[in-house]
Amino acid sequence: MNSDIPLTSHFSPSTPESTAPPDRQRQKPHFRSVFISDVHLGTKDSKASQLNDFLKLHRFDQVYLVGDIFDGWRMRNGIHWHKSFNRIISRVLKISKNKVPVYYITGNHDEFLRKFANSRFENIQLLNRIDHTTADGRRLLVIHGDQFESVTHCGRFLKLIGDRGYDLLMFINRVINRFRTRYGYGFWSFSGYLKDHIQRAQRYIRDYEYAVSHGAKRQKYDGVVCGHIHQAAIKKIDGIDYYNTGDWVESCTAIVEHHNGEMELIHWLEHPLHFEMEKMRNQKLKRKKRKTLTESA
Ligand SMILES: [Mn+2]
Repeated sequence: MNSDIPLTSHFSPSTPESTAPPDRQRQKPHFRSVFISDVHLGTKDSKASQLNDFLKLHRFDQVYLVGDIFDGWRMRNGIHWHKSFNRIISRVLKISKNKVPVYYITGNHDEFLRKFANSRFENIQLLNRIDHTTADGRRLLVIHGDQFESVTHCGRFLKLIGDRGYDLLMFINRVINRFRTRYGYGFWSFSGYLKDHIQRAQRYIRDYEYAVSHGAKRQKYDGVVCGHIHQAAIKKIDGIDYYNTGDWVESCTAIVEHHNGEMELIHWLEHPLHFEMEKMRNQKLKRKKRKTLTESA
C-alpha cells in the first residue's frame, strides 16, 4: 500500500515483515575499495548528485579518488557551484571520519593540488600516485593517467576538439537531453556517440590504454587503475590488468574491488539501486505536486 519502498528491502528479501529498525549501514553493498575519477566539480556537467547517491548507498573500506575531482581549469573562467557539490565534499569528509582512508590522487584539471602532494588532512591523503595491493595480491599503480599522454602522439581527441569545442558539444548535449527528458526519453550522450564513431577518437583511446599499461609494466606492476579519458574499461593489455574508472560527467561509472580482489565496473545509470532512487524521487515529487494542488484548490 505504501508506495514509499524502503531502500533496504532490496537487500533483505528473507525478512520482509521485520519489525526491527533496518540497519541500513549493515545492509548496504559493501566493497573492499572503490575507485572514482573525473567528477569535474565546478562545471555544469558534473553529475555530483548521482555520485552522491552512489556513495550514500554503498559501503567501502577504502576510497580512491583518481583525479580531476575538481575542475580548476574551468573554474578560472567562472565557478559554477551547485549545492550537490557541497554534498559530495561533506560526504567524503564523513566517510573519512568513519576511519575509512581516502586517497585523493591529483589529476591534470586539479593539478593546482599537485604541489601539496603527500600532505594529509585527517584520514584524507593527497598524492600524485599510489600503490594498491588487491585482496588477491596484485600490485596496482593508481594514477590519474595524463602523465602518460605525452607518449601517445596521434589523435588527441580532446585536444582536437579543444576545450571550447568540447564546451559547445556539452551544450548541444544538454539541449538535446532537455528535450529528451521532457518527452520521456532517457539521457543520451552526444559526445559519447561521437567518441564511439570517430575513428580517430578510438585510436586515441587505444593509444592511451596501451601507453598507460606499458608504463605500469615497465615499473613492474601487475596492473593499473587510471581515469582521464572518460572511457571506463576493464581489460588485459599485454599481461597488465588495465582498469579505467570512467567519469561522472556523462557515463557515471566506478570501479569497485570485491573482498576477494575481483574488480567490477559499475554503470550507475543502469544500476537497480539508481532506478529505485529515481522512482522514490519521482513519487515524492508527485506527492508534493498533489499536495500543492489540493492546497490551492
Ligand atoms: Mn584528466
